[in-house]
Amino acid sequence: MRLNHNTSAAWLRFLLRGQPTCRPALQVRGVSAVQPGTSAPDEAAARDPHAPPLFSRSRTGLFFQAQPQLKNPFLEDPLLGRYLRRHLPHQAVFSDLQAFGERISDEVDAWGRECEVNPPRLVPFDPWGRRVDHIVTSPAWQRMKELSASEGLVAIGYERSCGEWSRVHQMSKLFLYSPSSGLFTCPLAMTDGAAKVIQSLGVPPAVDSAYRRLTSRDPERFWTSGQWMTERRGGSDVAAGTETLAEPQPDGSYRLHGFKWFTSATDADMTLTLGRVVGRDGSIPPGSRGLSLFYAEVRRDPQGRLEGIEVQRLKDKLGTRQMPTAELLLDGLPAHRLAEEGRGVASIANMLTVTRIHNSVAAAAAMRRVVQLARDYATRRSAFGRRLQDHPLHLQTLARMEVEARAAFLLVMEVSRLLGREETGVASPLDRHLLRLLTPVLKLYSAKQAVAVVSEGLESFGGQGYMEDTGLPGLLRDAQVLSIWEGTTNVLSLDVLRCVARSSGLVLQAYFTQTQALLGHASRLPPLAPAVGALEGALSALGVFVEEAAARPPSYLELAARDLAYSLARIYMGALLVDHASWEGASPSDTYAALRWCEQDLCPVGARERGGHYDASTPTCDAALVYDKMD
Ligand code: UCC
Repeated sequence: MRLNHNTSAAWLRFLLRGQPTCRPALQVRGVSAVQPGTSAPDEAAARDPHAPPLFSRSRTGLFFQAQPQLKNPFLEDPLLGRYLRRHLPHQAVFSDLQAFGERISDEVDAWGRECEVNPPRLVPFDPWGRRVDHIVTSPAWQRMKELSASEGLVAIGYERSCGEWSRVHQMSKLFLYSPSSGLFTCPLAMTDGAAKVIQSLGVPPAVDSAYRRLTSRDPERFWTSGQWMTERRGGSDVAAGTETLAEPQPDGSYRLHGFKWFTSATDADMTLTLGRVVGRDGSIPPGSRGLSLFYAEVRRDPQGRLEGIEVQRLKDKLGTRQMPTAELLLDGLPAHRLAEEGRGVASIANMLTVTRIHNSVAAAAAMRRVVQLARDYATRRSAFGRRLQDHPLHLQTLARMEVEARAAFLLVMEVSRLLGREETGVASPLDRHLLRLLTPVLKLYSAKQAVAVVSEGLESFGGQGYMEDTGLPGLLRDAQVLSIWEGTTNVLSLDVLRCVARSSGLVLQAYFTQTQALLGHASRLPPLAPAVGALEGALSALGVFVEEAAARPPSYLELAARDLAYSLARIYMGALLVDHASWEGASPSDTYAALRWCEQDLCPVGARERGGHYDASTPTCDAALVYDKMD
């Protein structure tokens, strides 16, 4: 680009504005200037002018950057407060969240850090050579278990003292807890999922006691559950990947033989897992319909000894290091079949719904936490003569992160609301269709947002965001798993297609009806008009895509699946932001967030289609691009 005279002059004026002339003069003897707004130690002001040179005395100089402070995460989240005031205005819920938020900032966050620096380890043998396979976890990890029970982090969803809003209460609490939990939210997700599966099967007598433990508030009784689905062939294509065999026993129980490749939070008390029941003639049922659901207790006594399990090794992971993930050889693990033979995938799908919602809570919470810390830091850190919060460009970056965090939060709460309605028997068919469709949409989109926002958030701390002992890099490492476990982005995009097909399009009908309903009230409010207009335009582009898609071949839909899922997410999140902003208790920032969100491409599936990204020739061109060869 060539600059004309006026443009160059404007650039020059801009560049000169922030130059060192604005800064205070350098202080004595090579100590860099104390920036306004930063906390200079008092001793700097009281310094004796005849004292020896500063660096030779203190070696490190006198300036120390004030660190970001974690305050009560509930009180620091006005959107959460407003959301609850609108939908769940119970004083008991506010008091519970406020007190829990206090606990998180005062003590729990430090335990979470301890879990990270003191990760689990495997002790395979005792001193005399006996195989013991002890997974040793930190005291902080054990405290997290007690806390989870006493705070009712699973129980709230089953006690249902807030009726259909109980899941919103529970997920709000987990939302506050997640980034400080040392990843204990992972076993809680699986525990909640297992309780949900057992409940949906009518709490069979064999697991009645386990169910009570999973949903208990008593730390002495509380159990966590695993969810062992992934074998060496992989965890996405469960039907093709599951080799575990279940041998029927004379008493009606089973013994499991197989190899589980990733078992998260392996210190759990029980697990749900899949296997193939061996027939009397030794036959092994193939495919998805050959899989059955099993319940197994992991430890056979209070000493934590294993029966029929060998821990091969703990996984060496990019993140989630706080939590033991293991490879397990199942060598005759005693188990009970929970559901009808061959209904394994369908039965465990309830667990997947719950764990995918938990995954999304973790994603939204990671974004919220990094924004809270970054905005606090922006009040403490100065550069180029001003605090970071006074740099418009920095503030703009934080505002963009904030918009993402808000959109994810509202969709998490929406799906939690729908789950609560389904569980309390008040869900309409529309609610049920929405729950089925929005669960994978929420999970896949919020996970991607979390990685991007947390990465951006780290940048706002400069080099400190990259330093392990600040605790900040762990946020990014832990966010990275969110798009992988519980179904990758593409697997979940295909799940969206699958539920559209299985419902003969009813889930999409519900989507259009509900999105239009959310926009209904807002369309009469002038400040929201640009956002409503953009959403209506996107919705109509989506409608055109859906109509035309019916006549397209499956290969076309498969290529469009990810863009379709992103479109569904962006439009619905936009509608939730607009709806929230149209409530009489909303703040101007709610309107601003809705407007900002709707400035993006809300319907990528419409635009990409015009660009021919899903044609029959696309895979060939994609392959030529990806496998480009040296001439
Ligand atoms: O990653 C893992 C680590 C655990 C850590 C937990 C952390 C939790 C979060 C923490 C927060 C901090 S465990 C493994 C992850 N693997 C997956 O998530 C699996 C991904 N793959 C899929 O989701 C696939 O779509 C499969 C496995 C479900 C596809 O299998 P099939 O056999 O091809 O499935 P079908 O034939 O489509 O469906 C079989 C039945 C059908 O019911 P019926 O037979 O009644 O028609 C489906 O409707 O299952 C039903 N079904 C579902 N129902 C399938 N998917 C769903 C669903 N999502 N919701 C409801």
